[in-house]
Amino acid sequence: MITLYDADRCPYCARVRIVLAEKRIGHETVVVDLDDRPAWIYEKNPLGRVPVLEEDAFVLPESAVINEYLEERYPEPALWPADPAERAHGRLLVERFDSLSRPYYAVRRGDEDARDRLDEQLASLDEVLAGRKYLTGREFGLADIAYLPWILRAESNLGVDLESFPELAEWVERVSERPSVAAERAVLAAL
Ligand SMILES: N[C@@H](CCC(=O)N[C@@H](CS)C(=O)NCC(=O)O)C(=O)O
Repeated sequence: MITLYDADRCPYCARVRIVLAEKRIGHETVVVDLDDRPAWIYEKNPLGRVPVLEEDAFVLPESAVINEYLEERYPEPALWPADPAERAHGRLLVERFDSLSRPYYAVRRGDEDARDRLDEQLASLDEVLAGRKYLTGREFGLADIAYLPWILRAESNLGVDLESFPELAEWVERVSERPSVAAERAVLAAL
């Protein structure tokens, strides 16, 4: 049995929720109150953070690592391209995710100039999507999933208007047709 220690508002958890939904992996969810974290969460993750995935006695924190684990353990449907070069480009984006998250959280904190830095990163993703249909490559996959929760929250929480980033806006529309992403949008709308 798989258990996801989860919080609705957490975009890192959203990454894992989307993968579980894409792969139709049965699981139970334990909601962790981030404002009053239970002591036992530190036994599962010494950093006290969610998400944490538990499969029988196996316990794993860190969303990107969890998603790689799920991809290897439940290979169908594949969320990385078969082509090694295409896969490497997708992984490069996941590796460089901090380039987006740093300005994203700086805007949230209200840091000066952060909005310009966030816009630069959104423009850079827009450019990637001008060259390929998905961040992952020709098909939707783990690189899209790594970024999507922040793009959705940038719109809903930070007032970012994706009209300035047309490729990104089209990509959001395209991926929102997937049930896994539609479900995630519903979670966000209910927050
Ligand atoms: N690098 C971690 C980050 C997870 C993370 O920061 N989760 C937040 C909620 S969105 C959390 O648990 N924060 C509590 C804390 O940092 O103490 C991942 O990718 O899973």
